[in-house]
Amino acid sequence: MSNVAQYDVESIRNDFPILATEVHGKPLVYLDNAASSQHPVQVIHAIKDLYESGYSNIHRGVHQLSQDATKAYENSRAAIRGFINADCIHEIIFTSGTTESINLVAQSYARPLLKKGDEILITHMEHHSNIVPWQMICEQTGAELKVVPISDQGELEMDRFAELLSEKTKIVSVVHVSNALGTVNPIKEIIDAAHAKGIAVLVDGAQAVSHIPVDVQALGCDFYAFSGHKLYGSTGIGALYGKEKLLNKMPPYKGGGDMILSVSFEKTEYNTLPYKFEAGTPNIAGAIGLGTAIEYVQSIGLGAIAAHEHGLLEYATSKLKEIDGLRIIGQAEQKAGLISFVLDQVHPHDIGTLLDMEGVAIRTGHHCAQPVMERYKIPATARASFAMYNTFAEIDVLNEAIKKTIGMFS
Ligand code: 7TS
Repeated sequence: MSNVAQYDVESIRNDFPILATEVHGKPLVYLDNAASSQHPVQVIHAIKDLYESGYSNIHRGVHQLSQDATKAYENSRAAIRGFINADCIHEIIFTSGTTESINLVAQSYARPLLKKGDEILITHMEHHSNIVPWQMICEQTGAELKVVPISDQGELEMDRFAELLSEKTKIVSVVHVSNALGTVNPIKEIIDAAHAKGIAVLVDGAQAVSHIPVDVQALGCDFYAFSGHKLYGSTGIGALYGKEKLLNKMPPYKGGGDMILSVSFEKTEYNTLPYKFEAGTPNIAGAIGLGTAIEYVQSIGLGAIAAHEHGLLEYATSKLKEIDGLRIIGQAEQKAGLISFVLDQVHPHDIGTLLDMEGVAIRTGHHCAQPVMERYKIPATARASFAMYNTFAEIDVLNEAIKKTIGMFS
C-alpha cells in the first residue's frame, strides 16, 4: 500500500482481535498506543506456534528444536536490521527494551569515557529512562548533565542546543518523538551538529519506530534504542542499534552465559558482537514475535501508516481545539500521532476514568516525563495516542466522551 486512499483500516483492524472487545459494555476505543500497542494475530500466532511446535533454548543445543529456535531468533535480528537499515546484523543487540538499551550505552559507552568536568547533553522532553541512567552516570563519574530547553509549543530550542553543545560534551542523548508532547525532533540536525564536534549521539526511538520510517545509516546516529511493545510486539523485548566500531570497543554490560567465548578463573574471553552484550537466556518468544511484528508493519508500509496517523492527528486536533476549556500541551510544527491535553475543570485522572466508562482507553498522568509537566506547570495530562488501526469514527467517540465528561463537571 502506498497511499492513504488505499489504506484499508478495517482489514487491519480484523488482524487485531482485542479491538473487537468491549469495555463497560462499549466497543473498545484503544487510544493508549504510546504506552503499549496491541498485537496482530500474526504475532500472537508466531508466539503460539513457537510454544506449540518449535520452542527450545537457543545458541546451545545441537538438537533440531534448538537449531530451529536459534534460526528464528536470528531471523528476527535480521528483520530488525532491515527495518532500521543498519549496516550489519552485528549492530543489532537484543535488549529488554528502550530502558535497557539506554542503560547499556550509559554504562558501557559513557561510563568508561567520562570524567569530572565532562558533560552529557539531553533535552527537557526526555522520558525518565533517558534522564535517570545519565544522572546515575553523573554520580559515578563526576560528569554533569546539561538540558536543552523546550519552547511553549513543545519544540527544542535549537539555538540553546547549539550553545550547550561544547567541547565538554561527550555524548548527546535525545528522544526522536516525545511521548508526552508528540514532538518529532530534528534529530538529523542534532546528529550532524554533534558529529561536527566529534560527539556521539544516542537516539531514543521508543515512540518513533512504529510511526516514522527510520534509517540509522541515513541519520548517522551512533546508537538507536527502541522497544518491541510499542511496535506491535511484546513487552520485555527491544533492541539497541550501535555502530559496529563503537560496540566493538565497548566492554560488556552484563556478564553471564552466551556472552563469552571461553571462561577460566584466570581469564575470560568475551564473545563477538552482538552476543557480547546478550548475557543469559534472552526473551526468545518476544524476539521472534518482534520479527513478525516488523514484517507485519512492513507489509502495510510505514509510509502509509504514517500518513494515516497524520490524518487522525489533524482530525483529532481540529475537533479537540473546538472544545471550550481544553488545552493541548505540545503544539509543535512536526508532531506524531498523539495528543496530550488538559481540561480547565477536570483532573486528568477523572478524565481517564470517565472516558474509560465510554470504552475509550487513554493514558493519564505524567507519562514518566515529570520535567515536561513541570515545564508547563501542570501535574499531569490526558493523552490519546494513535496507531495504524485507529479510525476517524473513534476520534468522534473520543470527542463526544470528552464533551460528556465536561458536562458532568459543569
Ligand atoms: N522512551 C520513550 C520516549 C518512551 O515513550 C518510553 C515508554 C520509554 C523510553 C521506555 O520504554 P520501555 O519500553 O523501556 O519502558 N513510554 C511509555 C509511555 O509513554 N507510557 O507508558 C510507557
